[in-house]
Amino acid sequence: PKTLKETFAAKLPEELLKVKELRKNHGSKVVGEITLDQVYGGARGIKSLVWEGSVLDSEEGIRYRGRTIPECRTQLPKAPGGSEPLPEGLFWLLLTGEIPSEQQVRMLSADWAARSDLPTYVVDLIDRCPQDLHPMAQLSLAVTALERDSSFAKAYARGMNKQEYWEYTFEDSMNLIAKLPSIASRIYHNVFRQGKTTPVAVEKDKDYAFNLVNQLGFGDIEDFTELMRLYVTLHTDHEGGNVSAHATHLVGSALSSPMLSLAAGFNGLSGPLHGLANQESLNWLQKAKAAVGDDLSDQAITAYIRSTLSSGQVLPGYGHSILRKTDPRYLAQREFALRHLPNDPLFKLVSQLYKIAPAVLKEQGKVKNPYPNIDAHSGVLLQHYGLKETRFYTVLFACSRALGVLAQLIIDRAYGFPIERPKSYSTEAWARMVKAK
Ligand code: FCX
Repeated sequence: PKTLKETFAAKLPEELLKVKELRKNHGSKVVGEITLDQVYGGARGIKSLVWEGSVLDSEEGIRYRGRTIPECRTQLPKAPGGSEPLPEGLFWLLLTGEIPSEQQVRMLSADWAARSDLPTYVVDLIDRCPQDLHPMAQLSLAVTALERDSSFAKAYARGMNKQEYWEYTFEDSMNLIAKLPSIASRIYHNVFRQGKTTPVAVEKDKDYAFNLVNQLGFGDIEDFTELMRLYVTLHTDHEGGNVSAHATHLVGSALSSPMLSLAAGFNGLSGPLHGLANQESLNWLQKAKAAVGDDLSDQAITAYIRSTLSSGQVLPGYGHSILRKTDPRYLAQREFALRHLPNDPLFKLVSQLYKIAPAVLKEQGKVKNPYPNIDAHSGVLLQHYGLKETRFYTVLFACSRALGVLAQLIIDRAYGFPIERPKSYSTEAWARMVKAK
């Protein structure tokens, strides 16, 4: 069977032709209008990006290459004996638009495992980080440092042909993804096991999520590996305008290497309004539990949510810039919890919150989406299997998000996208412009 790179390369001419024809026939058509409020409002709703892997609908949520999350869960290949999709299959789908065969997915798992070794200088760098440096900052440092081995940067310095950009981006991206579980678990052992333990070696015949869980030290919990396959699959991609995706794409457009581009995306993922919301959400749940104890009554939960909101804080894990319904990524995790941990006390709190929080958020009259997103649920699953350290949670998000943003980065370079450069004005200049209208 064809490898991933061969599959992508074989489809590329046809994809490039589609874009060329589309632009030739429709390039001057108007696709939207922009109001001044959108300009000052975080560019919300401004249509200005191309993102092939996924499109987000405000009502039904994400579709990966046209497929819903339930469809992906059934259609993507599984591990032997497993029932959740392998993230390898989703990476293949995001990049090529095709569902790979089981054999192709096994080839990709083996390829990543073969590329997983960390250079000594990266291990040393991680080991030298102070334990109170946030794990996301450590991850970003390690990924940035891999720049030293970027084949893209080296080829560019030698003077590569533009046609070759995507191939080096592909190689760097594969190396990056392959090394993330080893980097993440090194950070985990250093920070949360005080460096007294080190990650076990990658098992070369096993899949990405298995190795991630195994290297963290939870390999003997079978359900945890299944959870991680689902977890990584759900966190990979959420179209192009979210901070981590957009940052990776933007920095990549300057032809910074995949290493530097991914580190930029990770730095964006580290913000509490974005990826760090999974850490914040679990911390919030624990504070709520401490405050209400065993009283999960509607009244007690409502009062606790109100106290958070009235102190000027957001309810982490709720709301979204685009979604207007419950995130199907939340629902997939809820379904997993109902199947594997229905009696977990923290899951009961999460469920009660799901029932109560939307109405309480609506009372404020300003939240556009009062429903939960992915981050409201992921932490409780990790807690259940013993991964209790909330400061680590966004690192797991990052090990997943890398797959989506790097698939698009390869496409960006294959399509020959130019450097990104939107136009800005000062308030004075905007004022002149709108007053003249
Ligand atoms: N709790 C309290 N207030 C909220 C809220 C929440 N969960 N969500 C939105 N609001 C508030 C906003 O802060 C804003 O208030 P302001 O006018 O006083 O500034 C108002 O409601 C309107 O915001 P809205 O248009 O609904 O939302 P935005 O597109 O501006 O922001 C995020 C979207 C996701 C940033 C926002 O809902 C939020 O802060 N949620 C909590 C953090 C979170 O869960 N982030 C993760 C999102 C995502 F899934 C991911 O990236 O991982």
